[in-house]
Amino acid sequence: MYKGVVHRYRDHLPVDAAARVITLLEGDTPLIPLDNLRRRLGIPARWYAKFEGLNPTGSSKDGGMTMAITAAGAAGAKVVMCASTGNTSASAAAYAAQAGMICCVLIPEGKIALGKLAQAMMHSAMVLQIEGNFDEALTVTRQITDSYPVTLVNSINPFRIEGQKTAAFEIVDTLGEAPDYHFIPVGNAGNITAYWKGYKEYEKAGKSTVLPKMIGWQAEGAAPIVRGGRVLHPETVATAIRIGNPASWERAVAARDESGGHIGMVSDDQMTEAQKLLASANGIFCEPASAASVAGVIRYHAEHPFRKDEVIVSTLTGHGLKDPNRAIEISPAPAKV
Ligand code: AN7
Repeated sequence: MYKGVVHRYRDHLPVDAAARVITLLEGDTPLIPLDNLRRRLGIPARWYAKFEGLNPTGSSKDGGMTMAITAAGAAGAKVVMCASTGNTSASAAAYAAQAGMICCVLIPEGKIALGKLAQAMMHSAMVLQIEGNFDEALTVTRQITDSYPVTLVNSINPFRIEGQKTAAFEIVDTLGEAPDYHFIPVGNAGNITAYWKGYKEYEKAGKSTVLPKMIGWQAEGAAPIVRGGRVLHPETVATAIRIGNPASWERAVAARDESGGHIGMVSDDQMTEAQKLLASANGIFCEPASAASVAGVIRYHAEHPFRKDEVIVSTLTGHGLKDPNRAIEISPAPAKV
């Protein structure tokens, strides 16, 4: 029986042998061929979606959270806390519930998608909202967790990165080799950091012979890495990546540069278009921020056309049901009959 990413990749993870593993059987997410989309767009390469929206709480955060909560529990933590644009709070709340811990989440008021808020509330987290953005919420969270016996479970917690790197292992194990290109949305920049760490470790372990170019995408209104400076008032419909000062900024730049990759930006319209195209052409419903890694392929292909023998993976970080309001907003209204 499948037992989750900590069990599956224990040899590559810093887990205490005596630790009680907190898992919701995250991971083992599918790598779905995007053949319809590929043909529609005239992209000759093999193109796959790593659909992380199929995790237990519907986002890629679960792969990291099983590690963070397991490590917190092993260290005797009773209370965990995070700042969040939504998905981290949903995941932290669920894993804390499984562990019997108290979870406190700090969110930007009015700026998190409905499904994510519902999750944090249902899992009985203490939900606090601030009149401010994610970056401000993270600053406050760091101050609180520095001063009180509360464990921070944002991706600056190294166990989060350790857990999320297993998604790269899964891709290599499925394909038998690393892809040529890995496309991924960039918000707080934990995930691009984690994938790059995973790919490098697996290559070193002899599981793959190549390393992918890491191609990250920010939203135009929240693109500090692309613009080369903090964005004080980030704005985008992709609320998950409405972040102006990513905590793992340097590590994202290192992933880009070491891999010979690229970090670019896509507009809200391009993400929306990609989200709709993926849903209608390929039957996959991802959330707006996740569509950045599809919009990114379309943009990249326009400037550097992919070849037939190349392999592309786009991580779809969250499920479309996270943000039903946005989906209804961008779709034609049901006909009255
Ligand atoms: C769907 O939940 O930052 O670059 O607080 O939810 O690793 O931050 C979420 C981020 C991409 C960006 N796609 O990942 C949070 C949070 C989705 C996300 C990202 C997020 P990172």
